[in-house]
Amino acid sequence: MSLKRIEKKVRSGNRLSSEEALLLFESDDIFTIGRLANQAAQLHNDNYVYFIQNHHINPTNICVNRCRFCAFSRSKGDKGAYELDLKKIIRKLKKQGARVKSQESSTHNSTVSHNTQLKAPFTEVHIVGGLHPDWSFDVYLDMIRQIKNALPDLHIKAFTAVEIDYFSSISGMSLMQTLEQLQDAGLESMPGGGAEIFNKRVRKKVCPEKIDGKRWLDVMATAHRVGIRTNATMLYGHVESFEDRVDHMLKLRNLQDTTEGFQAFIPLAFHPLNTTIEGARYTSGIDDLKTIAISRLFLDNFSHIKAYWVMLGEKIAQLALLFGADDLDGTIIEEKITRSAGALSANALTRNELIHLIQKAGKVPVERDSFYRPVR
Ligand code: V47
Ligand code: SF4
Repeated sequence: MSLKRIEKKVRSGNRLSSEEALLLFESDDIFTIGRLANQAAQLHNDNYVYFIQNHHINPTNICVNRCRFCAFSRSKGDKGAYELDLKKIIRKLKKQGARVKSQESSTHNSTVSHNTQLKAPFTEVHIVGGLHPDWSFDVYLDMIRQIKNALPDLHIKAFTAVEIDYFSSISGMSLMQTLEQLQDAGLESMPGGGAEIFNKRVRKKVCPEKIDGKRWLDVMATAHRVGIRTNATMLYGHVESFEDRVDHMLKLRNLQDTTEGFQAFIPLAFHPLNTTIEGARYTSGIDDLKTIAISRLFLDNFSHIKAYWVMLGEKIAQLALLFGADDLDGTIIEEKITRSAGALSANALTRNELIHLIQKAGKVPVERDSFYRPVR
């Protein structure tokens, strides 16, 4: 089978098979793969590249799972273990420029408050953290409720499928009930973390305590059923094979055919520092670009492919915009998970820096909200 045949298939809008995706992973023809993926991205999103002004919060790093690739987590009592105070989280979010409804509505004849004029406001908070052995479901529920009460205009994207499964097990409620309660409290969408690689053998090596791939997919299917849109990720560049990556993406494509609840796919480049993965190293730029491009070509039912600059680094993330990605994520103030594992990227990017990266790639920047609606 040749790339020419795959090229023809892509041009005629036909879906790639797993064998074809594997052939792309095994090919060295990065330019052809990139060109095809760029064309596919243009069919989905024209020349637009999205970004959002957002803030990450990791309420605790104490986690019962202790995945081997996770340099962020600690066990209770370990040096460096932490628990954030909810009042402080809210104060920080307000101080750093989250939109505050009462302030906005108090400024007549103006759509922006004094606060938001001083600092460009972020519109989304992304909350994920450890599975804390002592926190009840009410602690997590209250966290969402209180943040929503204090900042009603802030979109709350929170908790991976792994956390949702944990809440369901500690509360004794079904996945559906757990998700509905979180939704009532103010949770509006979910990030795509915890998927890693679905293959059982790989999971056993890198995250033996984590829920299996089938459960991850069940949680997401349930979230989609209750009307919570989610993302999906794939952690690559550790012990998995190309076959494992293709199998992972196939399972996501199949679920998306049924629910249409995924918004974006995000390949996460493995970071090796302070992890206990044997022979661990950083991913190569070529592998990063190929993985982005192949995901764009294979996941024809996903509207968006995100180049997560925190893990790719700003420069590879910018190149990824020519290899099929149409989303750079956002300003991402305070990311801790990648930092703990040796991130080489900046701590945060400003709105202007994101716009600059996108424009210099010859694309059109669009500032978006959490559902990919343009905000300005
Ligand atoms: O689930 C943990 C990964 C994920 C490492 O949905 C690591 O918009 C690389 O899911 N090297 C959390 N990755 C982050 C995540 C995410 C990030 C940005 C946007 C969205 C979204 C989701 O980070 C974990 C795990 O897969 N991770 N350790 C590491 N050493
Ligand atoms: Fe815990 Fe998530 Fe880190 Fe695994 S990746 S140890 S579940 S925080």
